[in-house]
Amino acid sequence: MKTLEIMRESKLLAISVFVTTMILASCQSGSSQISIDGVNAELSPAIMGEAMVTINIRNQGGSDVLKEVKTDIPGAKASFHVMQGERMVNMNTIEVPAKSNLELKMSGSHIMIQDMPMTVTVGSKFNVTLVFEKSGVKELPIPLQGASEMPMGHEHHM
Ligand SMILES: [Cu+2]
Repeated sequence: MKTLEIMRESKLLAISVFVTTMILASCQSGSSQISIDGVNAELSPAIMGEAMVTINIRNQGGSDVLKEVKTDIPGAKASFHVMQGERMVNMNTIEVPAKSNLELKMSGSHIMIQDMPMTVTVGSKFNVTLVFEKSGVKELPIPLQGASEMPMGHEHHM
């Protein structure tokens, strides 16, 4: 008797948890929650065929996960990087907290494009595709900028 009642209660609880989760999930999904601006791509001053993409992710809704990044540059691969001290290491995903403003930039997590062909230079335009777990796919057209390096060796007066 007792076990049956407990089972029934836990079943009810499970159903109500399930329903609540469904309601929450439907509230939190929808592409309108996430908007992206401040898109910029800079050619690496140090490594050939490398560019860093920086963006701002504005999330008005519930938490999400950036789970994949792709680029349409032939032969190139895009990945998530994070700074660990002086080094950049690969990351599989990036957490996007609820109601947050997440900046992907040089000093923190960012998007790295590697193995770009020589034909891709400053002024080239390409697409980066972001895949969010809940908010779906976002396509970003990006013009490639030159590296913001210090001007040097151009002003020799002998
Ligand atoms: Cu990097």
